[in-house]
Amino acid sequence: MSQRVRIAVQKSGRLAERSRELLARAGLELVGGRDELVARAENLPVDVLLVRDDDIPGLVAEGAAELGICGRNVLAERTAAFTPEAASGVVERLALHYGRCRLAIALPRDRPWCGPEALAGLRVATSYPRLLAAYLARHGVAAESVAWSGAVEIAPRLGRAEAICDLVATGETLAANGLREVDLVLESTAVLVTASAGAPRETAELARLLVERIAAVERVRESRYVMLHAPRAALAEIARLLPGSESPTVLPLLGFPDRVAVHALCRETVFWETLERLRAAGASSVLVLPVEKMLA
Ligand code: PRT
Ligand code: ZN
Repeated sequence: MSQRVRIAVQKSGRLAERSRELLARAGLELVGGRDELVARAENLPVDVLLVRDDDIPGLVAEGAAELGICGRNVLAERTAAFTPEAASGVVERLALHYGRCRLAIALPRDRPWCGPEALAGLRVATSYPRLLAAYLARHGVAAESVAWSGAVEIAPRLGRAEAICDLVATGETLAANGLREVDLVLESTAVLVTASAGAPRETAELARLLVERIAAVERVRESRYVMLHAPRAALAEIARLLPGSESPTVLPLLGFPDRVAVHALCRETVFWETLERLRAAGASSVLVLPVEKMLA
């Protein structure tokens, strides 16, 4: 029996659903999972391991999974705890479009901030002790790190810390707890991780193909196929306005020698403003279509 490729993703939590969706868009027809530890792809020799996000870097570093999806924050914190050898065994291959957040320093609203040195001598509550330690060392500041798991934002109110180092997305949780964000420790998104040494021979080819497919799914997300009619004389201007497109296709229009049809693959977001500018430049019949798949 040929070896199956294993992809470790979060079982439940903020990244779970989108990770599963991404794998489905990359062509995996998954069955099972939900209450199990493994979901199997029906159409490819691939197993999706459903685990805690914190375990994902380790599973990939140990070779228990060829690929994984977790937050960059988790990858960085976990690998900082590994031996240098194990840490070098897992690498970020691709930043994904979801799970965006940042690890940040926050203080009670009335506490002054003049830079990282404001933390000197304070207690900082965090579930990211290694990333916090690296931040403090980077700035040459001596502060006490207070280990905290879950709901870090309540530590100052409980009198257990004067500052926190925690994940922030919208900032609402901080605001609701009378805290303000003062410094960035790490920008994060969900990331696709792989073993740095590459997968064993039997699984290497499929693992490589999956990375390529996931990258293609991510690339195509913002892409749109734009079709419009334009005065031949305005072609240069129209081409310039089409975001992220290379040499559009120009086609003749029957019965209109001065106008042409322009088709272009735009690799960046096509905003309404862009369409309005195109129209101002003489374009008409502007159509914007989603792109289902793209193999460059
Ligand atoms: O059970 P398991 O260990 O797998 O899950 P978990 O509880 O450790 O992780 P989970 O599901 O909460 O988050 C998974 C990943 O999502 C994180 O590691 C981040 O990479 C990413 N992510 C994105 C976030 C947020 N946004 C986020 N807002 N993780 C946590 N938060 C929390 C934050 O800790 C704070 O409590 O949301 C609150 C802040 O949100 P705002 O919007 O109020 O700022
Ligand atoms: Zn976790």
